[in-house]
Amino acid sequence: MRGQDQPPAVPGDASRLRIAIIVARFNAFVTDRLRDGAVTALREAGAAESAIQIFSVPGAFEIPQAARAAAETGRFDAVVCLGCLIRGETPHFDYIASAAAHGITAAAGETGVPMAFGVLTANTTEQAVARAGEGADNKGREAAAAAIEMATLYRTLAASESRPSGFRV
Ligand code: INI
Repeated sequence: MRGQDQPPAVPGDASRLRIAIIVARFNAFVTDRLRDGAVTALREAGAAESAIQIFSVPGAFEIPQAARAAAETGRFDAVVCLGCLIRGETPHFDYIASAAAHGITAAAGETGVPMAFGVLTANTTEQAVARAGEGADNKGREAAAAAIEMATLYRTLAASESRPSGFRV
């Protein structure tokens, strides 16, 4: 029985999925919480402990590189990308945010492994912390749920490719 302050159950079944989590250390006071939210969501959806692998990278800029490398091993059904950018006074934020978003999109497209975007882009520390709490608003949790859904969709599509043409479920 869930208490009223518990987040909603993560939809989907992760019991047969292998998931890589790439987490940036920059702004670790936020990204550690995103990681915890993602791991909790995966466990709730039935992922085996041994099927969740966590890889740490320096900052959001490095996330796409690690996500691509993880996908290219062929050992993962999806990659959860977690980072936190907090806007400063220079355009640095915009360059890194853009590189992370475009890099992850390209890595997912080019490897064929779904990747969830759990990289916060916040104007203030307060905004970032508010999206990394223990409840349903945790963006790591949200990214993990998206990864489960996409990995399951890819499996369904791969299975349907081998069915006779015209067969529909
Ligand atoms: N990396 C982040 O993940 N978040 C930030 O807010 C950030 N800022 O503000 O600079 C940041 N910079 C580091 C960057 O991601 C790279 O690690 C660094 O440039 C080395 O390549």
